[in-house]
Amino acid sequence: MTNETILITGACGQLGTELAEALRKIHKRVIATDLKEAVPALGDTEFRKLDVLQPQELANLIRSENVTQVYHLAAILSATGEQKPDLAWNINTNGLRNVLEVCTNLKVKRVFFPSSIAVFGNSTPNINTPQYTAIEPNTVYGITKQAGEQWCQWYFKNKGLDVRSVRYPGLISYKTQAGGGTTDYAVEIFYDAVAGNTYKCFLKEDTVLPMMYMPDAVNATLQLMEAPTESLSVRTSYNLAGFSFAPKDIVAEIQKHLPEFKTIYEPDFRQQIAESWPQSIDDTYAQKDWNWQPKFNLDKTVADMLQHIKVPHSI
Ligand code: NAD
Ligand code: AKB
Repeated sequence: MTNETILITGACGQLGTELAEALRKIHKRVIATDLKEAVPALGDTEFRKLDVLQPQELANLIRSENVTQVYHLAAILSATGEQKPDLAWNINTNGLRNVLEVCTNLKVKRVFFPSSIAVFGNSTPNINTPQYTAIEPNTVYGITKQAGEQWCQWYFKNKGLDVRSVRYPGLISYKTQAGGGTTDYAVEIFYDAVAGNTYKCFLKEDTVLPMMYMPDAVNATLQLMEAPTESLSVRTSYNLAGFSFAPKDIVAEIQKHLPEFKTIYEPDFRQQIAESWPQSIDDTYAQKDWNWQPKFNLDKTVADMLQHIKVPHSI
């Protein structure tokens, strides 16, 4: 147990509910915050309502609770961002600026900012996308994450703020439903499969995307945040890879457990977003700098997801 006090923004979401649980195992105190009320998946984690667009409230909380590290997860994801571009820009960009500014002024020791494969666009090589390459995002969400990465590097270089970041692939998990993203199909599909329903997939069957199972995403985050400062060479955001697959691949894998399961394909506006993203990621820098190595592939992920969704877990 460390003596750190951790504050998580956007903690009610798919990632925050899982990170809160993991962080509580290693740090003395974890304060989950969100714009909305606490969700059951946070269990008995200490919770405060907090809008990241209110920097004074953020500052008051950090000061009064002696917060030493901030995990800034609050954001609008890619699909919602295309429908609400102003909201996405405001929350994602101004919310991050507020966090970086307040953390600098109050001398918070370390900050985590999640970026995304969404920073990449059509001009990026889409197989084994390198760390350093063309970055011309197609979505408002991607633009906000690209700007966010650059702000992180700017605060590190100019203000000495130790802010660290990864570009997550699509995250797969069972504790909290995914919402508002383009990779959400890879979570939704399990619920229909287990319920015996036909799944209506919003991407074409052969659309390959990089994905990661939540335990790997949590481990990567903790590993990066624990890594010695001098070992980190990337201060925008680290590429991070799990495994890649298309909807038809996950359907085939689920059918090994549930042979009757059926999917129909009705691509919508998210198809274009997915096609602008990489199919696979080269994460050599993460491997070299902080020994990153994922544990889960597609078959292990599907087996674990089905086991947890079939037998509802207690919180
Ligand atoms: P999510 O949508 O599940 O959760 C986001 C949370 O932010 C929600 O609980 C929402 O209420 C909260 N929020 C929104 N506006 C807020 C505000 N003004 N103040 C405080 N809270 C606010 O998202 P997630 O999947 O948990 O993603 C967390 C972070 O990880 C995001 O920054 C996202 O861009 C990034 N990320 C996620 C994925 C993924 O596949 N889930 C992949 C890449 C990057
Ligand atoms: C989304 O689809 O918007 C997210 C992401 C990959 O950033 N899951």
